Amino acid sequence: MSDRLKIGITCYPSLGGSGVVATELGKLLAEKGHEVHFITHSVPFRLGKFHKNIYYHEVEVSNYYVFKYPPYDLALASKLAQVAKMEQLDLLHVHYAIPHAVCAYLAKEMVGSHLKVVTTLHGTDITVLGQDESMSDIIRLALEKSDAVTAVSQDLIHETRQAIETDVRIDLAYNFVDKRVYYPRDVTNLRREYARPDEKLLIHISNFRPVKRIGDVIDIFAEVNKKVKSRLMFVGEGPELSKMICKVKELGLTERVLFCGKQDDVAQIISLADVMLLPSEKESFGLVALEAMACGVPTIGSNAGGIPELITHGETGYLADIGDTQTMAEHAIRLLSDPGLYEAMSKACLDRARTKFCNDLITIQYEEIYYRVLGRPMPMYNVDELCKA
Ligand code: GMT
Repeated sequence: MSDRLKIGITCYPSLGGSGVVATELGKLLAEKGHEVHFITHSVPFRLGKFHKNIYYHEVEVSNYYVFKYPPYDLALASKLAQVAKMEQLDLLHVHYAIPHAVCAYLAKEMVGSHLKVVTTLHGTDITVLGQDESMSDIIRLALEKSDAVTAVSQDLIHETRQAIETDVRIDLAYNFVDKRVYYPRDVTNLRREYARPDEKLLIHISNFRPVKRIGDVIDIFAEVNKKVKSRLMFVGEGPELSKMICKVKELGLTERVLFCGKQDDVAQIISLADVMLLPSEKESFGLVALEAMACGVPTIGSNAGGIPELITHGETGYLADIGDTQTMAEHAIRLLSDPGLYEAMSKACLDRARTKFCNDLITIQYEEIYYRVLGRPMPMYNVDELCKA
């Protein structure tokens, strides 16, 4: 039997870190020779150009007039089963419990128990939806019917145990970044367009939902700017955007704050910045802080959820309690005023991103899980060599 696996991947293709992680993982698995089938409602936004070993299957949802709500869940379950049979998939790897893990369970019922299901929990599927009594039973069923469940932080594993009241095995597989994409870019010329040489540049990237506490980002920046001449760049869009534009105006900071909207080349933009701000209310991991770390940019933010597993306080950034913008601002001022401290922290960021959250390492962790559920031996890789490369 070939080592090569046939893997179906489902995720939310058009937004958020879970879609990014699922898509990047699929690309890496395809590079390693596995056959990857994305089964989603639209082409994943990070998929980009044509890739060898990657196939795409669109989930079409019927809008028949009797339906008040188009049945995405059933359309997805049927498509998963259809693709699994047609392509003889070994397994489905679904990202985000609702509804993807439930759909994969239904597909497995249709196809047979040889089709394995791996579910990855990303955060709000547990920390928000899992708290909802109307959802927790179906999430528990989906997790217990999965052949393996993974979560992106220890904190999320703990949250899942509490919210869903299950003792199902949950493997830890941290988020990762592709080191060939996320590294400090030379942006000297571009930076002149955004900040003067004597100014510092702070950045926040998110989907502008209340959970990101973007008002806190502005409050931290306002304090920092009193002591260290700075500018703030926002990347992304979402429900809080117009409220935040008003807040910036009210504080008289319009000249110093730039709203860039959604951007594709995140590594390039992050490389422009000195500090990433991430003061979230909830964050199972905080992929954007890892992206910053891999570009040598320290994060200052809250100690919510899984962030402390990623950012080591005082080494690769600074963390404070949720809402404590004063302390976050003090940390930023100290860091931005001390070039020696900044250089050491930036270097620590690069080292940590490369050794702990290296794409090769995390891809192997997922492969180990795939081979385990399939009962097949894992091909041998030298992880240390891969991460050094
Ligand atoms: O934020 C969400 O609502 C969903 C999700 C997403 O699709 O972006 O974000 C979560 O998954 C990311 C990838 O694993 C994590 O890095 C984010 O921390 C996590 N968001 C939250 O927990 C709020």
